[in-house]
Amino acid sequence: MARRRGRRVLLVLLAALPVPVATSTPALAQGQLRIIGGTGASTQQEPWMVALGSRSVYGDYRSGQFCGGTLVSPTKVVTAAHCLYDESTMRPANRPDLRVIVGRSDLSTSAGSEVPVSQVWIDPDYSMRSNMWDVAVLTLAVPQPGRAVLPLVDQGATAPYQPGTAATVYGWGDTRGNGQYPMTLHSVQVPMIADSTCARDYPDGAFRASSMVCAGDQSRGGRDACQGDSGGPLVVAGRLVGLVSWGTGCAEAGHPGVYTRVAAMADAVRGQL
Ligand code: 4AZ
Repeated sequence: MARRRGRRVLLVLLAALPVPVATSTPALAQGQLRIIGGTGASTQQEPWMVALGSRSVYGDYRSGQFCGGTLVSPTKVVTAAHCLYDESTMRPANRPDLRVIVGRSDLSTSAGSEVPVSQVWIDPDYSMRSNMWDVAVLTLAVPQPGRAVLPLVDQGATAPYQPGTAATVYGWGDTRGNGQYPMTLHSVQVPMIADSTCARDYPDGAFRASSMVCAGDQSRGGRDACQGDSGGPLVVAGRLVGLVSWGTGCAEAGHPGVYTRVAAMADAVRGQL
């Protein structure tokens, strides 16, 4: 269907509409399970997994969730820059009631808390047009000292990105690629994919290994992040190595998920902590 880069952010917005919206994603035809292909997860076991919500923009349904994020210090959350942009204006979105939802696996409940955001940092090199440098840091107005955090990967690390390395992605996004948004957190294990393979899957320079990395079942599909998972963590060996960023459809063979390569900007992010 439509241009992959144009479609992504729109679908992030659709992810939070109260009524499931048919998005005619090609991924549908293959009958995948779910995140896509995954199982239930919990903020009890993953206390650093947070949701971004805005009830004024997205409604009370599912706590206003529209993206994921990761608690990396008691006051800081790492997410994708595109989660904070408005596709229609191509500028940072104005959501005065932006909240970081902590300790709430089931978005239909009031478990945990909804923490206001006092500051937003967006990587100055982020480009909505190219999807490059898709990272942002939110500062929490109320510190979360008791909650476990997830450490960032080291700047320039290469070991976690070796093709075939098992990574896990978490989120409240579409579980089927057809607009079914779960109330509860899901996760799925996805292997890291070689940059050369991903560059073939996303030709014409759409994939840029300098700030992106791919993961998924490249040949069979069936396991992936999807709309609404954006900004959420890709984890290897207990470290934040990627952020859900973009892709063509969800869980399609030959179109793996594309993630922000955190090791490429870890020092810049640490400078914000
Ligand atoms: C999205 O729109 C989105 N299959 C997230 C992940 C992927 C595609 C789109 C990757 O939030």
